[in-house]
Amino acid sequence: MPFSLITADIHLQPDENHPINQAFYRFLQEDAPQAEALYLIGDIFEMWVGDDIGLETYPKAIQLLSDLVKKGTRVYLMFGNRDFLMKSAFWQATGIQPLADPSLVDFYSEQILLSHGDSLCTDDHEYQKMRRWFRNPIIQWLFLHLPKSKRLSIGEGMRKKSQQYSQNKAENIMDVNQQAIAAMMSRYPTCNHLIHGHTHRPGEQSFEVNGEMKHRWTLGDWRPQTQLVKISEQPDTQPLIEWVYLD
Ligand SMILES: [Mn+2]
Repeated sequence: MPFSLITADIHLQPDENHPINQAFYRFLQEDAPQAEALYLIGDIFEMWVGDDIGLETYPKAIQLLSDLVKKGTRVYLMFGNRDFLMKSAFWQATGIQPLADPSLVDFYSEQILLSHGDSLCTDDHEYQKMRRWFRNPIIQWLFLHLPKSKRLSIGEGMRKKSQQYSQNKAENIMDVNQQAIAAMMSRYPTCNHLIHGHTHRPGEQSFEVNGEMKHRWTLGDWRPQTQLVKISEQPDTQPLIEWVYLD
């Protein structure tokens, strides 16, 4: 039966030999080609500070993603909070299609909402303020016109800061906010499933929105388990949604 795969938060490293990179390359060559579609829903790359740098830093991933598209799997990419500066050179080099956050996607007649998840962490006011700043097109334009070395050092500084910041912050502040989830889900009444990443807290949760049961799937970060959601078409019934783990 045809199926689609969804994953997030791989955080590919600049070191091609990193075990996570190796696992992702294997996945792209062995498992992904069997899927009709692959949805990468944010933070696939540890850092993306311009296509010129990104295409040089992750050549193997770019090559394998492009090969996958050429073999016939549709690949979609949603921005994360680490990799949201992809521009036309990236889409051209890979053949990947951009996916808005959130996106309501029809999987074999089941409407499923995909989101990276950081916009749902509304208790973290400091982060949301920063997010608005970096999503501003003028700020992005200015940043992308800085020399390579400057962009790399700013990106590296932000990466370090974000690591320290998440170590010092209370756990619950950095998680998704249940009201933000309910508000998002209530905008899509035909949708019963939300799939997101970002928090690196894999799991499932059922909850009620306006009297209807909804289900939330949180993807992990491939550390240690390489975890994906698989949605398979079923004859005469709704698709099967399940976790899959790679060896
Ligand atoms: Mn994230």
